Amino acid sequence: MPIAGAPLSSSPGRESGPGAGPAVFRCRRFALPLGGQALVVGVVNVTPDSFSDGGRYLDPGAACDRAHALAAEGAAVVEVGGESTRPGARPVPAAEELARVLPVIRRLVRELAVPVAVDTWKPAVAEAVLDAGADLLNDVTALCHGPALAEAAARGGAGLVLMHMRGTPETMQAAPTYGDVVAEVRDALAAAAARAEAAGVAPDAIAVDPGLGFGKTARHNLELLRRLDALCALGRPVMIGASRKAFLGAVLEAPLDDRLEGTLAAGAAALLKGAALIRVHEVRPMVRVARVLAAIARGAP
Ligand code: HH2
Repeated sequence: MPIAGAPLSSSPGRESGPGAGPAVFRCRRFALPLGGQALVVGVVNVTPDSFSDGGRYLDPGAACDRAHALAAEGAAVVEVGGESTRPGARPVPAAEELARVLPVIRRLVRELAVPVAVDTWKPAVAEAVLDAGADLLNDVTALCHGPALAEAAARGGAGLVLMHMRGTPETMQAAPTYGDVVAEVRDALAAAAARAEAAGVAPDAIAVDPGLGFGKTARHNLELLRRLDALCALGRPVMIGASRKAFLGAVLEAPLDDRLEGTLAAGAAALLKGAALIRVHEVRPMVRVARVLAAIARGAP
């Protein structure tokens, strides 16, 4: 079985070499090892309307069961989301988002042996889930709402994923344009990571994500994957979330429930370019792909 995350006390806590990124991704109670097998992040959306699993895990018991299943399949992180960010989605009030996620977070931080992440951009939600024990925040706006969320992460010693988005979920797919999408996303993520550090987040607690499908056409997404090494050169752990997204549907001419191979191919391509974290809805197949890639890299089973 893959190592899901070492407790903080056993972390190496060192840099892996000059110019290289950190050796671990620090997420409060955990220090996830980088540079070995990829870390697969399993997603559970506690929403009525998420594009892929909306409505399936609204009941806290069903969400926790799903989270346990993902951890048993080898997820290194389990992420809970209480607001859909699919194209066209409207924000839900913080109180509604908290009512969805808090009962799930409270249980999972006690029951799981891996970090519990929360997908939120709202500082009030971030504060509350950190109070409840969450280890990692995933901000799909990369601190576009000011430093409060990063300050909360810093106070709690939590990890922070900064994802690039052009516009908002309501507007982002209305003809997004870039000069050089890779350079613009890289520069925006570098600036966001600097803002997070200025707010007090430890350098080894920050990861970045180009935000596939968030204000990007299929061509932009494919270009970002093809040239992902340019983002990895930032020296931060890179997360990729291609799972079941529309650009895979465009390539495969396949509906939402028939995009597994596309998800795995995109994940494998990202790993070969240096990504550290792969965010998926189906954990087991992605973990198996990551295991084989890791074995090829070390030249031994
Ligand atoms: N994609 C989604 C949501 N959050 N976070 C990061 N860091 N990277 C991603 O690619 C990403 C993300 C969209 O997927 P999902 O959570 O399944 O859908 P929804 O936003 O509709 O709940």
